[in-house]
Formats: sequence, C-alpha cells, structure tokens
Amino acid sequence: MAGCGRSLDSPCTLALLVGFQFAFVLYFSLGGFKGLVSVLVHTTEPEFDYSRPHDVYTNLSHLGVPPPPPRNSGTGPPATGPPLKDCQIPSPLLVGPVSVHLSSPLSLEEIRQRNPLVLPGGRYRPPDCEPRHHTAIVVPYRNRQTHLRALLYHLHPFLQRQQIHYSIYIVQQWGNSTFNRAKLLNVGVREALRDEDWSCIFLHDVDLLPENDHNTYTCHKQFPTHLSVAMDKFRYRLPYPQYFGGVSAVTPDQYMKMNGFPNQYWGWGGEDDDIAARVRLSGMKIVRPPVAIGHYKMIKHKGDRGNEQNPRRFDLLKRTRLNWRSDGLNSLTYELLSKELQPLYTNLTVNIGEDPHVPQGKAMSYPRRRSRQTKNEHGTANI
Ligand code: BGN
Repeated sequence: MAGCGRSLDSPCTLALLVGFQFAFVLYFSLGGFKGLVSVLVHTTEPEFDYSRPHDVYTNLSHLGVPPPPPRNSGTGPPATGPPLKDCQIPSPLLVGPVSVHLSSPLSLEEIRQRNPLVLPGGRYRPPDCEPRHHTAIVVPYRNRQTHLRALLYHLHPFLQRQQIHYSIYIVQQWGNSTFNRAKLLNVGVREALRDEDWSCIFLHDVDLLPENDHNTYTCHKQFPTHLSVAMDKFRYRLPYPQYFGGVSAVTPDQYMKMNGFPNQYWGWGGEDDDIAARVRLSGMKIVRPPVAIGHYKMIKHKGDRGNEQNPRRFDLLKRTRLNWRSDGLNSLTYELLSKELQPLYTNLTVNIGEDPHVPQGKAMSYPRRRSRQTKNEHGTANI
C-alpha cells in the first residue's frame, strides 16, 4: 500500500495511534468494561432518577372506591356485587423513587388520619380490585418508638400503591433479656399464619425504609427473596454477596423447607447469615431485585442496649450445617402475652425466654409474672 511504510512517522502508524486513542476515550467515556457491555449487549437493568423523588403519599387519593352494592329486594340473603376484577400488574399507581423522612415522624394518630383505608391491625385490601398478593410484614421490635412511627408513616402508603392485601405485625420482645431477632421472626411468622393464609411473609427491620415502590412486597414462587440489596449504609450495594439482612421475604412453603430461622442467636449479628445458609442447605437459592430498585434508607441510631454484638455468632455459624434441622421452627417455644389490633399494626408481645449464656447475676431484671408457661409452635402450653 502506498504510504504505509515501516517507519514510526508513516501515515499508517499515525492513523493506528489516533484510532487507539479514540477507542480508549470511547471506552472510558462509556464507563469502562461495564458501560461497554451495556451498550453492546442491551441490558434490561431499569433506570430511576433518585434525585427527584416523589412524596410517599403521592397517588393515595386515587386508591379506588368499591363499586356500589346492587340494590337488595328486601327478602333473602344480602346481595353481593359482581366479583372484583384482578388488580393490574404492575399497579398503575406506582411512582418509582419516593422521598424518605427520617426525622420527627408524625404521631400515630396523625399517621392513621393520613391512611383512612387501613383497618385495625394495620390491615389493608384494595377496595376496587382483587389483590393477587397476600403479604404479612413481620417486624421484630423493642423500644424503638420513633423508628416504628417512621416505618408506619412510610410503609402504609407505599404498600397501598402496590395494590396488595397486607398486614403489619410488630413482634415485641417482652422483658430486658438480650434481643433475639430471628426468634422473634419465627414467632411473627407462626402467629401471622394463624390469622390468615398469607402467600408471602416479609421479614423487615424496623429502621429500613424502601425508596422505590417498584420494589414490590411480594414473594418469588420458588426461592426466598432478599430485597434490601442497596442500602445507603452500604453505599447502595451489597456489603457481601451472601448478605441476607435487612428486608427479606419467604413463602410459607419456603419457610417450612428451611425449618424457619435459628432460635439461638441472642444479640446482634450472624442470624441473617445463618438464615442465608439455611436457604442453601435446604436446596434453595436467594433471588434479588435489581440494585436500581432495591434502594433502602436506614434510620441512623446508636447501638441498642440489650442488643450488643453476640460473641458466640462465629461458633454458631460454624455449626449451622449440623443444627439447622433441629433448631428452628420445630424447636420454637414462646409465650404470647398479648395480641392487640392497633389502628396501624398488630401488636404481638411475646416472652421468648432468656439468653442462656448471660450469667444469672448479669441478666437485666424481668418484671415478675405469675405465669411461666410457654407455648410451643402449635400454640399449646409448655410448662
Ligand atoms: C455481618 C453480620 C451480619 C450483619 C452484616 C451487616 C456477622 C457474622 C460474622 C461471621 N454477620 O458481618 O449479621 O447483618 O454484617 O451489618 O457478624
């Protein structure tokens, strides 16, 4: 070829150099390897603009009203209207990113007024369509009033826009013994399933608020779901690949298959890793929504008294493989002290016993109670 000699200043070499330079600039301006792949292979990762979130109460006034019941002739059983149409998927009321108010939440009464369609016990069912999903949200709890109000203020409108049938259960650990998140979750699942045939159960920390209503509070048919995949605390990505903490969801079948959750994790840490291990050991895997959807904000707080790091968690985790079949739903004992239908949630107060590893003298004192019975998983009394 004329002009393409071997010397460095030949037009061909120069053209090659310019070409390479151009390719480099293009590569980095497209966001490196990831960007290049997403341009070449069309990815379906959704995109949301979190810089302009909607108010979490947006569209709530559009929640349908039930069709009027047909006129009754006067005699015979009361007339029932035609069956409702199935709710649309996805719900037409969704707005995407929503703003999160972390400080000074409204009072419970003010939150109730803003959610007039929520029934006692924190229950809701779309009035104008037949919901396809029936979800119980179980929240382990003790002494976090401000967090609870922030959660209820946020979650009620968020879930109503998703047009699902849901109820919020707050499982409150009674007494001052070390907190036990996983055991409270077991109790919550058990008690929620006594109420209704929920198709999906959410395991929800009280201090996590979802930022995108496309993150639907529904279950995957086959596998447990981890929803809080992008928390602000972890700079909107998973802290480690097996992470299963924060907000997750199981169907009753999945829950039974993994023998529920461990009862022996007293204090902070490790119980979520144990649950993740149970998922795998029982032959399932964890599924997740895209990172762009699974955004959550965590309400900041100092360490909890009574929920100090559990020094035994490393040893417990080493034994999950041996223990998961014998410690869980099938070994659960507790005493249900009360169940109240509050306007915005069902309040379960429960005695789950005490951390056996805290020396007696050091255990924080329990208020005295007459009855020391506990209930096993069938709800019958164990003395
Ligand atoms: C992990 C904790 C989890 C916790 C995440 C995020 C443990 C066990 C160590 C072997 N696991 O380190 O429980 O949810 O951090 O904070 O401590």
